[in-house]
Amino acid sequence: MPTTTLLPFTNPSISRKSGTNNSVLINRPAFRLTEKFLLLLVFSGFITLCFGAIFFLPDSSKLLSGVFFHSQQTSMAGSGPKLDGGRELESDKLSKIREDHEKALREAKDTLQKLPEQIKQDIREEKQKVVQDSASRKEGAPRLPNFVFRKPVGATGREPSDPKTRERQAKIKEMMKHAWENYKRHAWGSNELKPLSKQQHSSSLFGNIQGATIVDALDTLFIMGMHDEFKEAKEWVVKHLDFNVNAEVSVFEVNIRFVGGLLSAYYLTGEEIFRTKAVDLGEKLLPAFNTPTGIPWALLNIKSGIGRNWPWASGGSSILAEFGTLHLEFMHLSQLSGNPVFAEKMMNIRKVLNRLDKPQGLYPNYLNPNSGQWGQHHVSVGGLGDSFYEYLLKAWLMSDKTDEEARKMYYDAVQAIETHLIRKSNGGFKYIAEWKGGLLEHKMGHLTCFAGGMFALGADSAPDDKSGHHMELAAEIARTCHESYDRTATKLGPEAFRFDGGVEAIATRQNEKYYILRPEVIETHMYMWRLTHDPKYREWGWEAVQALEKNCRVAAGYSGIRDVYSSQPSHDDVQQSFFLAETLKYLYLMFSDDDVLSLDHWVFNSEAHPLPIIRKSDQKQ
Ligand code: DMJ
Repeated sequence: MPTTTLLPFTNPSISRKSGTNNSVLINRPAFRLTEKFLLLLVFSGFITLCFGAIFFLPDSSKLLSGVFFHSQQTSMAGSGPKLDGGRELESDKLSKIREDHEKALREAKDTLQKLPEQIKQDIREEKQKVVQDSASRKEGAPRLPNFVFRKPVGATGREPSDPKTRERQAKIKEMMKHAWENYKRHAWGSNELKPLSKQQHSSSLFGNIQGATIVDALDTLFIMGMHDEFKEAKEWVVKHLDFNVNAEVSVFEVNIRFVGGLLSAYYLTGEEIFRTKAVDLGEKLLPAFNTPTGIPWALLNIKSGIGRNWPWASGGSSILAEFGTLHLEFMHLSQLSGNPVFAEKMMNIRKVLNRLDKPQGLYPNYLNPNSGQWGQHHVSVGGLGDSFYEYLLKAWLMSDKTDEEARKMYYDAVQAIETHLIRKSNGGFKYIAEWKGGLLEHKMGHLTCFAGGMFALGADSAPDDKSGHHMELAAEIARTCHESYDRTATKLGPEAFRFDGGVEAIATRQNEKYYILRPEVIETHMYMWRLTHDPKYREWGWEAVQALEKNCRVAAGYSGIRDVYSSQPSHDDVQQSFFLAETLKYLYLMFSDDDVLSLDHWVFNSEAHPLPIIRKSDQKQ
């Protein structure tokens, strides 16, 4: 029977069977002769098993012959002697069954003998493959297809020819060295560094998985040409990176940092260890999807496979930005492992989302994985919502613009965001507010600032001649976010800033004044530079470099600060792993030529790990 599967790109193992072109629809043809015969074999194996059960399982013969029922009835009635009659009946039936069974076996053997040579050969090969597959699984190796590693396009580049840019790029590399060396000296193997205490910093997000900074930094070390450091990081991965731990982890964080970091390291280098580790970890995350709807839990014990949601999340809901930020990595896991299960989980999330009504076309931040219904109607392009939108756009781009469903979802969502969330302040700054059940909170998070880069990246494919409009929107958001930096004493931006009570782009609450080395504003400047070449974006990036050096650099690394409005801010004593993965990488790319990790060939995951666009020609394989 023909089946139709909807996928954003075709996995090699699927498309080989489908024989389709680059279309997103895969039509499976009718069964081939070999497949038919295999089905016949399976079926006859099943019959054999049933007969085997009759002969060898203690009481199964009674079940089939009806004697069990009969003898129970009689013994319940208290008349024992009738049992003998039952045994006679049993023995007659058994010899008849045995005879039929032997006949069926003889016939199957005959059919086998008469098969054409080609089919016999196919069956032998099929058998051989099954044996090999199970042998490799026994050795703990993931199921890998004949994936051909392609040399990455523009993973590293020449030094920029312009001396000023070259100098700035070198400075950023020096910052990476400072961050890396100190992590190595004081916190090697742990997740993060406490640069003031000179100790390790552990975060509950990764349970007791170790080495977040190492895995997050791999690709940055590689593209910066820090070969010795990359080598020592790789050696640590080979010897110590261990996912066989009893750990409750954040599925989202582990995915974007560990799976994403390992995938990028694989695509940049072709080193098998990174692919094996990424697939191994991906498989460990799969039990998170064991919910009635397939919307994954936020937290998962990767040993027991038991999942749950954050206790604070609206009535046991999963979070949009968490379950919506798995798609890019999981598509690549299917591509690299030959196992479609990862892609299937993603397409199921899409299905659930597309079945739901969206209030005003907006996606609430909370979705209950048991009922499949929205939780609280809070909408945000910042925390809890942000990277869901990012991944819709990037799913479209990463599929070489074949994933039409993602394209539509992204541009429809942006339309609703523009109508209901984007406002202009009296001073002329466009900002993206938060939506609480229809009421606007005129606050924009630092996290929300990534959206400038997203709008710019999506401008090119915007429908209805709206490319220019998306680009303008991107530029306005970049300007607003830069303003949030410019209005502080440190020239670094707060965690959230407001547009109410007479203020514009300023944090008014003490608990929103901190800066934890986040990348989003710099990320937007990087995209704006690459896509417009307006020099002001490089200047804004450079201002951020100077501000980081002045306020966040300490003797043993880089630290977040508690109040961006204080000229002598105190430090929070954490060097976040995303500082090495994202902040420094985006700065480096801003001061590199455009062909270093070109946007024509790569998409960055939410942790700035580059993943190659899967070309239509590879989707067809
Ligand atoms: C990063 O871990 C990722 O960018 C994530 O998507 C959101 N926040 C942090 C950095 O701010």
